[in-house]
Amino acid sequence: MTSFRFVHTADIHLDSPLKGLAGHEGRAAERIRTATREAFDNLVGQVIDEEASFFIIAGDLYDGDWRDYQTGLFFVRQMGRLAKAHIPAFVLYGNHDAESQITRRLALPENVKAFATRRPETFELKQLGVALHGHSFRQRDIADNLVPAYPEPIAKMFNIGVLHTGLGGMGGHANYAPCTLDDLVNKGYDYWALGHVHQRSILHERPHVVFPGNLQGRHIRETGPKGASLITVDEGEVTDLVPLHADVVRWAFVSISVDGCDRTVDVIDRVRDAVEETVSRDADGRLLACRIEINGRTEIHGQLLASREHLLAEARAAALGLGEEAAWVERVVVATEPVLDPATLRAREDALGDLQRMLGDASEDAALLEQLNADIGELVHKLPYEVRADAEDAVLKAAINGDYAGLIREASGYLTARITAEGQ
Ligand SMILES: [Mn+2]
Repeated sequence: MTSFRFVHTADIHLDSPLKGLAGHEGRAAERIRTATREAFDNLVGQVIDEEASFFIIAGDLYDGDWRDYQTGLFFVRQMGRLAKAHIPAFVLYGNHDAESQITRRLALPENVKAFATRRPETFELKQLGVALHGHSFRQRDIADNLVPAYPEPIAKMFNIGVLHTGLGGMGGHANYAPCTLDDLVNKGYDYWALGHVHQRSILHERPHVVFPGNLQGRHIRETGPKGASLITVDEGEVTDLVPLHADVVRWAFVSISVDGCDRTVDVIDRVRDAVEETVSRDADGRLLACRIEINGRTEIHGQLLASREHLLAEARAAALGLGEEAAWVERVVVATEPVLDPATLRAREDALGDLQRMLGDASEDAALLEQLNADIGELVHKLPYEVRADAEDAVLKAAINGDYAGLIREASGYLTARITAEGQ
């Protein structure tokens, strides 16, 4: 009776540029730069070691058009390793690597089959009794449900549907080729190899509906272990489904309370301890890329806000202290609060109290808000898209969102912190 294993991956985004690395040198930066290739190289090694019978890529193998032929050559070289091990691969193109997005092409090795873009296509592995159905994206914004046009399941075979889909707009991903879970479950297939949603999830069992998640986290919104799925099928039933972790850089969000710290050196000590602890707990021998958020109430809130560049350098120094490829600090966010809260300050009968009352009134002054909208709104529109999309700074975020009352509140917090810090 047939028993076989296969590997399902998606969203490799090969050679995608990683943000926030400009100007960074050293082995950690180099590791992050090459992470999508290294992870794919790892995965292909695991496919061979696990003696998988075949390999599925469910879309977004490429991040977009290749910068040059090196991206395609890298992929062909990896598929050559599978060919040597007699493992066929099935590639479906998604929104990022839709036919219209890629202008350069290379002939694929014989063991690699790509699903057609004009209509759904079926590949059969007769010896295993497996049929794979898939429909690649012709252009990036597929708005139709592709599932109804997928072929009927082939009797007495293990039917796999390969599909790149936003399903119903899961996890904030663009809802390309939308469909419902019911559409998939009721199709009569045994396994749906999905791609597009970067968060790993098993949405249904028997039939299995699976997003393996992306292969390598690329920014702070993609934290934790990343990889593919290894599926075991016995007598036409999925009997096992395990993650294969292939990532070489692991992203982590490190939240550090500096409650009660009243010296910068104490804050830096806490940062060092937290980075060390996160590396030993979460990195699993990989490079840990982390964003640090410092929070809590502290006397030195104003000082911390004013010394963000120094804090980032100290955090990076602490990371380097663990070894050159142990950790890399992407950013330090200062989200602390002053010990003196606005309400207490407002009640004071001195100049500081006056300032608080004035700022408090300002956030409710309709004419002022209108004026700010006219002046700042116009400036914000001129900001490049990336700056608007990646804004982390609370004041800038408020400005971008047109939340001028929030902007005044944020700015007053900052001003008050600076003034009270100077007075100490
Ligand atoms: Mn996608």
